[in-house]
Amino acid sequence: MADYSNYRIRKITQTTSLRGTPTNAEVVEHNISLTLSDAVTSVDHNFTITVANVNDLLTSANASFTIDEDNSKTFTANDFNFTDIDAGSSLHSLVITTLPNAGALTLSDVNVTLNQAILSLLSMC
Ligand SMILES: [Ca+2]
Repeated sequence: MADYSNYRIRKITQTTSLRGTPTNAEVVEHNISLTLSDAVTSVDHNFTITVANVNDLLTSANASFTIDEDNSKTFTANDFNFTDIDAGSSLHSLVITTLPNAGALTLSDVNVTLNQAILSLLSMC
């Protein structure tokens, strides 16, 4: 029977399980100390859990831009409202999945094509 309020597990059976689901903020080494008991004697037990970092899914918020005719807009990574909880992550690439109905979206003055992967900045003319 588990007594979670006192962080004490009174009886462990084959179906008893200790479980935790660490988050990205808990990516470190955790030292766990236990006291094991047979109800008469006890012994200390220590173990370490190392939470390994995984690549969490990035997020992005949709946006809209207004561009005056006869002008262009140069997009930077900041225009894509990109966030990634993983330390050191940055926007690596993007894929154009819909092209503008009129005009051209260019990369280094060359029209981009549908589903083209882009590794750097782009400008719309
Ligand atoms: Ca990530």
